[in-house]
Amino acid sequence: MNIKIVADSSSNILTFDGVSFASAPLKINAGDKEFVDDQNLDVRNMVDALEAHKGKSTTACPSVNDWMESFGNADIVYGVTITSALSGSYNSAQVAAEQYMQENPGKKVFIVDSLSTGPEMELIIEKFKELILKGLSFEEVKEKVTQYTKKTCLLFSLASLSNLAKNGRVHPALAAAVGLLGISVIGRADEEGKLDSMHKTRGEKRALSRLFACMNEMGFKGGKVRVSHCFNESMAKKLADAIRLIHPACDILINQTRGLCSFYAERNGILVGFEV
Ligand code: X90
Repeated sequence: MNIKIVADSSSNILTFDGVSFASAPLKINAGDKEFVDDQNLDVRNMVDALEAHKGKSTTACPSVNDWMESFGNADIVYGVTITSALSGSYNSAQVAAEQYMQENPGKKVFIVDSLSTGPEMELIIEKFKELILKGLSFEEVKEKVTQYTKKTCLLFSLASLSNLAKNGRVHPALAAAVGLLGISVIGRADEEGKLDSMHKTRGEKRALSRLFACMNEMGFKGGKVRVSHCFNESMAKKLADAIRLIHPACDILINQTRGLCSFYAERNGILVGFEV
């Protein structure tokens, strides 16, 4: 029985050890340039090019075909997507799943809507792996992962909401107040999978203490933490240090955002996925 995990590229995960894995790429378009969010993308070069680009830029979710390709020929596929409240990725993955099961009787696909993105998806991918390696059945994995998504959260600190606003994902009035005079916005993925702005702060120090305070208010007790940053490793490390002061054994991993999250989180943005 060959089992595979798939995720769209907003998870920031390209390869995953110990289990068969594939990423379905989103795309970023700016003028005549198209950036495919796969292993060949030079993220630094993309972020520089986007900042220099003055015209419109947009994103596109993986097509049904992209999802089909990610499934390969697996007997069982477990997938996770970016929030369906802000992207068509989940819908497109569901259509692919139906088609795949119709064309391959006996094969099974389960796709979960993360109602989030980035490092919260990373936690879900890790949970799939853990349950697969435990030898749980398809039905058990479905059930347990659905439960697990209720116990994971996403917080972010963003220094600009410009690309989110330009693409109609947040209100322009909110975006206008962020980025000026070092103002960052701290927010979360809410229960409906929408972006919820919670606080505006000035300076990295205050942003960090707000982030940690929000984690605690949301029920963080020292569970797993995954941090993704857009060229801001130092802030990610400071957050990890602050968490470890209270929870010395906390399992924390830090990575760099890939294309999609870099586009929307923008330079210096950080995303924090954690268990509650
Ligand atoms: O289908 C597409 O074109 C993709 C659209 C994605 C839009 C939102 C991406 C957000 C990326 C920014 C901060 C985290 C927000 C979390 C809200 C649920 C990361």
